[in-house]
Amino acid sequence: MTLDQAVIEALAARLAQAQAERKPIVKITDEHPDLDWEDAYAIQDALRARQTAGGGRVAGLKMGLTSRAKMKQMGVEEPVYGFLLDSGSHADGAEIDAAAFIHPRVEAEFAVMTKAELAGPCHLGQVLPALEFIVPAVEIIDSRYENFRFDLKSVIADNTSAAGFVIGSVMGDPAELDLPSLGVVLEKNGAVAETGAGAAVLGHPAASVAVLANMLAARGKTIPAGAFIMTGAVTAAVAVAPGDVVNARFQGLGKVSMSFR
Ligand code: OOG
Ligand code: MG
Repeated sequence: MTLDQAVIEALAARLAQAQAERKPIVKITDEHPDLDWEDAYAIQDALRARQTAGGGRVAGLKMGLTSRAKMKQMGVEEPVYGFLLDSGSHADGAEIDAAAFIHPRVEAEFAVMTKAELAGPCHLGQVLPALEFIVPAVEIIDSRYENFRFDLKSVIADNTSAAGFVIGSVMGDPAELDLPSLGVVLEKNGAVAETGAGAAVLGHPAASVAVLANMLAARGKTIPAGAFIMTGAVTAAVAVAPGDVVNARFQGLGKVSMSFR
C-alpha cells in the first residue's frame, strides 16, 4: 500500500461523485503514479462500502478484461474483478435511460451462479461441478474516466467500469453445454456489431471463475455458494446512445435485449 486510508476514501468519493454527476475525471494514476494493486482494490472496496452504506446491495461479482478482444480494445493485458450492484440490474427487454451514464457501452457475457464455495487455488475442473447454471447476459459498462481511457489500476479502483447488467431467462446446464464452442452475436439496431464464442473468455467462461477465485484467494477471500458472476465480455464493447436497440444472441441460450432512450 502506498496510500493512507484518508486518501483512499477521498478517491472513492471522487469516483462516486463522477458517477452521480456523470462528469468524467482524469484517471487516478495521473495523480498517484505509484498506486499499487492493493491501493487499487482498496479504493474499489471503499467505493463498495460507500455504496452499501447508502442502501446499495451487492448482486454479484464480475470479471473484466478476460478476452483478447477486450484487452486489445482497452490496451491492457490482465483480467480484473469488481462487484455488481442490485440497482444496476435491468429486466430483459428493458428500456434504459442512457442519460444515467457518461458514455455507456454494452458487452455480451456468459454469467454463472455457483452452488458451492470456491476457494483458490482452483482450476476449471473444480469450478465446473460448482456451477448451478449459466445464463446469457449483457453488461453495461461506463468508465468514470475521461474518454474511457485508463490503466489497470485505475480501472480496478473504478470498479471495472461496472454500470449495469441484463440477464436472459434461459438457464443452461454447464455439464451439458460445450461452453467454449457456443457462439455469441451482438447486434445493435439490427446489424451485427460483434461476434465471438465462449472460448474467447480465457479459453472457457468457467476458467474466468477459477481466475476470480485465485485473485480473491490472494486477498484471503473466497467465492461463496450462490454467487452470481459475470465472466467477462466475449467481444469488444459497443457504444450505445439514445434510440439504440441491442440484442445479444447466445447459441442454445436465447437472447438478451434492451433499448436505450
Ligand atoms: C473495463 C471492464 C471490462 C469486461 O467484461 O471485459 C469488462 C472496461 O472495459 O471498461 O467488464
Ligand atoms: Mg464486462
